[in-house]
Amino acid sequence: MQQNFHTLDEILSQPDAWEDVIQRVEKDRNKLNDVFRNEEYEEVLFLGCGSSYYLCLSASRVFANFIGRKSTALPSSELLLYPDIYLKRGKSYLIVPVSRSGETSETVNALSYVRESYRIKSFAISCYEESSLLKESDACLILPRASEKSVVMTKSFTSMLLALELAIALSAEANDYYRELQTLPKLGENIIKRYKSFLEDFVKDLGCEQFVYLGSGPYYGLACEAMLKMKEMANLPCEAYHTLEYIHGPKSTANDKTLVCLLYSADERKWEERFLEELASLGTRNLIECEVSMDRIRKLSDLVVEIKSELSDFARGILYMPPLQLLAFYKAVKRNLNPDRPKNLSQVVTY
Ligand code: F1P
Repeated sequence: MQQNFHTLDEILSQPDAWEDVIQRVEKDRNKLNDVFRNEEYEEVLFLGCGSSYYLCLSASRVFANFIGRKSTALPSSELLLYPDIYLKRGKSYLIVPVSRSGETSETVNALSYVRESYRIKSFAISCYEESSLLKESDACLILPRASEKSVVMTKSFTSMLLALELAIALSAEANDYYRELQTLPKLGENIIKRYKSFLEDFVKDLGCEQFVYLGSGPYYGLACEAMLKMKEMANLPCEAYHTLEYIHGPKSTANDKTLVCLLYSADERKWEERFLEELASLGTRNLIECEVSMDRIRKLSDLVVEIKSELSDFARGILYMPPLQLLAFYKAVKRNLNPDRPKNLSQVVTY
């Protein structure tokens, strides 16, 4: 069995990629300063497909929190197929298409169409300068160091999300938040060092065959992305929900072969113990990611990933991704699958 995988190298090299993002944003600081601050836009629409859509879900919550104006995250196909639902003639919009390749057909065609028919400006984020998307965009940020050889997005996901969070912090003049984000590379190195072998061992004894990922606010998009990693690499049934939505029906399929992964924010702490007791009654296995844990939570969990960042909820989110990417990677290898060549998938979806 092949032992060195592009996907693992890309997961482990995320802190370096994040450092590159921070340098690039610093260099483009003046251009980025005004991207979201411009009062002429009444609404900002974040667009993407697959992982890039999930990234938009998280980024749009960060935007709403710090900029305070209406922001929506959409799968690109929604805007392509139903522009009149989301855009009103006469209103002005900033469209933020996110695409690792810059070639995904729905994203490129959606932007091209709405540019002709509505009052919009666009600010694109991609890993490739020479791409169709950037030819359609008014402004852009390119992150070549975030591109991957792998099909599945890992480093590109967290790097493009970090770039948007930094741009939002600049536009909102949220200086403390901006400084918090600049500490992520060192914190990311520490988390990967603390949990890499832990997760490899955890998966060895993990008999689970279905996975649930739960998160709220800016963490819901991260939960969706962690779900997609397990689905793409390990080919197993996976679901993602807003945390408390899980108890409104979806929990009906829970059993002792279910691993529930909770991406906890500090805001959810008041719900934590009651929710975990509910999970215990369902018999699921539980993996908790949180800033720091307490004994009563540990005893209700199979694995607790303590981030120990001392960062705010909105700054800490990206740090939750490497452990969950590693969980999916090691589960795929345990199932004798090749994470670098996921079944049925290609690196770019065009038609
Ligand atoms: C994103 C995407 C991923 C998918 C796979 C293929 O495309 O569709 O969502 O998981 O990695 O690429 P892009 O628009 O970001 O290039």
